[in-house]
Amino acid sequence: MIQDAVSRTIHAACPHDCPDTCAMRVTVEGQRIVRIQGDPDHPTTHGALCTKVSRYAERTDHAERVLQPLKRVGPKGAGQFVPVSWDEALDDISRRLSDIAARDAQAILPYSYAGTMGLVQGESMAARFFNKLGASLLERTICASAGGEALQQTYGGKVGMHLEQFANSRLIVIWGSNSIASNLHFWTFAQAAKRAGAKLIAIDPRRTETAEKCHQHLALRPGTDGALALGLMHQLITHDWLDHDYLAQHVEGWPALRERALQWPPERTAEVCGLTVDEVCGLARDYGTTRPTAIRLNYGMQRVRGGGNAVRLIALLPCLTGAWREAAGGLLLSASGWFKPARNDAWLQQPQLLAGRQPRTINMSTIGDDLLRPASTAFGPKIEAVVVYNSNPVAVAPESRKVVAGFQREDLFTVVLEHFLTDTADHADYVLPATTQLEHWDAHTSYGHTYALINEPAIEPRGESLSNCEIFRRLAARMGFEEPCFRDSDETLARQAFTSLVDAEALATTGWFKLPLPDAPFAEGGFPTANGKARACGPGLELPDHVPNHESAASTPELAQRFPLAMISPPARNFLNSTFVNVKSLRDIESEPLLEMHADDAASRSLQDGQGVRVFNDRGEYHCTLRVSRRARAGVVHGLGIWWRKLGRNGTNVNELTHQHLTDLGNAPSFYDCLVEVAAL
Ligand SMILES: Nc1nc2c(c(=O)[nH]1)N[C@H]1C(S)=C(S)[C@@H](COP(=O)(O)OP(=O)(O)OC[C@H]3O[C@@H](n4cnc5c(=O)[nH]c(N)nc54)[C@H](O)[C@@H]3O)O[C@H]1N2
Ligand SMILES: Nc1nc2c(c(=O)[nH]1)N[C@H]1C(S)=C(S)[C@@H](COP(=O)(O)OP(=O)(O)OC[C@H]3O[C@@H](n4cnc5c(=O)[nH]c(N)nc54)[C@H](O)[C@@H]3O)O[C@H]1N2
Ligand code: SF4
Ligand SMILES: [Mo]
Repeated sequence: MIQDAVSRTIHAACPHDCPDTCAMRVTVEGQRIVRIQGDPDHPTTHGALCTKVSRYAERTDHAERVLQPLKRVGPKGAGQFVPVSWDEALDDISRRLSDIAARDAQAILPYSYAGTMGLVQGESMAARFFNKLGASLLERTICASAGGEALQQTYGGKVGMHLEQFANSRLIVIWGSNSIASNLHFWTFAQAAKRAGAKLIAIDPRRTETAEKCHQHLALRPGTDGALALGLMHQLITHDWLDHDYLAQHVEGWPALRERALQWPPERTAEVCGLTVDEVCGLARDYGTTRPTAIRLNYGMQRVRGGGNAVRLIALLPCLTGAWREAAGGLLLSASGWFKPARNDAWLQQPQLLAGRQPRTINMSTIGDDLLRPASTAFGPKIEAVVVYNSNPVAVAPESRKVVAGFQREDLFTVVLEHFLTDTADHADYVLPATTQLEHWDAHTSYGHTYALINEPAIEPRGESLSNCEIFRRLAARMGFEEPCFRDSDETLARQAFTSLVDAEALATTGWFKLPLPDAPFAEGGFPTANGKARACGPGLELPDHVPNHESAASTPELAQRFPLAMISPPARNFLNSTFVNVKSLRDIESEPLLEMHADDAASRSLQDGQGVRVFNDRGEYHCTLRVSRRARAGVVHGLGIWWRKLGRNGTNVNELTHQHLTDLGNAPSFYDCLVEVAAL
């Protein structure tokens, strides 16, 4: 029981899917949240939270929060529920799941992502539960697996520069990242570098708020980053801006990559990327002649068919110039691999509970197709039950029409653990009220920095809400799972989430602990590959190449004639994926669902700024408001994400238009590889 002391401040961590993973301090009086602030002592948080999370109390104490278990009474998807007791809900759910499991547990699918990034309320008790059950496994690809696989192939893991080191760089290439919106604390370091004289260059089809504040912005066509990287290599080679010694000692497959890059002179590169020759050559000169140079890559640019190959090529750039030799040089896409030896994953998830069974794997990015698939030898049993936690697939998964049709199946049993009645929760048979970060224990790693963090609960669970772990613990008990691991408490899980690499005492006293890592991790090679080298190609690894989009004038000319505009759908600054869309003060800033379009594209369609438009292709139609904008380049439109469907103009969002074709590596969705046409409503 949390003491009703006068005023207390506890250590917390921001749980959201954001590379910054801020250290927070939460001040409460009794059960009242008085203040949520960034930890001023934490070296990357700097005492500052973003607008979204500064208003976390507004989310936790939101009038529409689900605080009791709810049972469906209306038709599927109508969002009509009545409150029921926990006993009634859990008895019925465990009975339904047991019945299905008695036939084939693989017909049950857990569906989760990063609503919370916590090791505890993410995949700990939940994983134990589904492992014991023998449910289908979920391939968690919806965000980062193309780039993740590319880093794995190139560096041997998701590893990169220290965030803090960007402050000392002389050139920072912000590549496919709207840092001010999605990686604010990196931007603070980039600003420090800028003040010290560094040059900042943004590579992004959209003139984002970040691109505007850089010295230079290269607005390439979506999905052409691999070509740009090859074009840069061509210039690095022909001008001999190479670190020959680094290449010889620490890079595998350089001679073959060199041959391929020489096929990408600036004219060809510029043509494919939709840039000028001067832009390509200027970027190469800056990159080749400045020390130290750093690349901040983000996941936006890998949401296209060739996203994996593009990340492989970009990740090799600092190996060509030897940028890795300095602490303020190199690249950061993800730091999450540094935590591998620090996480007690096997203990948290207990894969041995599978007891030799090897359930099939379902890719979360093709949930639309998979929910509609009949049983077959190749697929296995039809999906009969879905248990959703930490995710909102009806809003965020591609090709919504199919996702919705799947979740509307009368014969599908759906349980959703949630804070709110999201588009997905509306389709549930049971909605179970989950706690927020202020009400539960957790332990956090980060994908943007190298600090482990602890999250202590600040208040008692609101209403009848329970933590994800407690819900799975109670279900496990009802289903007769007797292993002692099903009785580990949330606090035990949080305190034992890390190995001895993380100093538990530091975690308890300051709330965070920086992993002991060298400042310049690859100054002398030592990549976490088998031979310690960065890999361009070699046994079992083909050379990377530019892979054109699934949908483009070059690859699908007939389609491009009917749907000539390339649509990307990057995050809106005041939402986090589909989280916070229901927080009114944040929604008011984003105003309404928008499509940004270049003035020439608007003029050729006789469209005016501010008018209602329909954005469409063969998959569906999305209605929103047109914004004629300098942010858009000709031929590319931006459908800012990710609105709740039910708050949209015609009950849809951008994912009505996206498809389920996967990326070249990592089986990820290609959200930003999508052709559309736009017309007046
Ligand atoms: N405020 C806010 N912060 C967020 C999120 C959010 O929704 N809102 N989402 C979080 C999540 S889930 C993630 S994964 C991370 C990272 O999330 P990302 O999706 O990487 O987010 P951004 O930094 O906005 O980077 C996307 C940028 O890539 C650009 N882009 C799109 N296509 C291309 C392309 O083909 N090439 C290049 N070079 N650029 C392209 C977009 O215009 C956009 O500016 O951010 C997290 N932070
Ligand atoms: N068109 C388009 N689609 C995209 C993207 C895009 O850029 N464009 N981005 C993609 C990316 S990068 C990602 S990561 C995915 C994001 O997809 P998701 O991971 O599904 O992210 P959210 O939409 O934020 O939904 C998370 C849900 O988890 C809930 N939640 C939070 N904490 C808890 C908790 O402790 N317990 C429980 N039970 N629930 C909790 C929140 O209330 C929220 O509804 O979307 C992808 N979809
Ligand atoms: S969403 Fe990102 S920037 Fe905002 S508080 Fe959380 S970790 Fe920090
Ligand atoms: Mo993501």
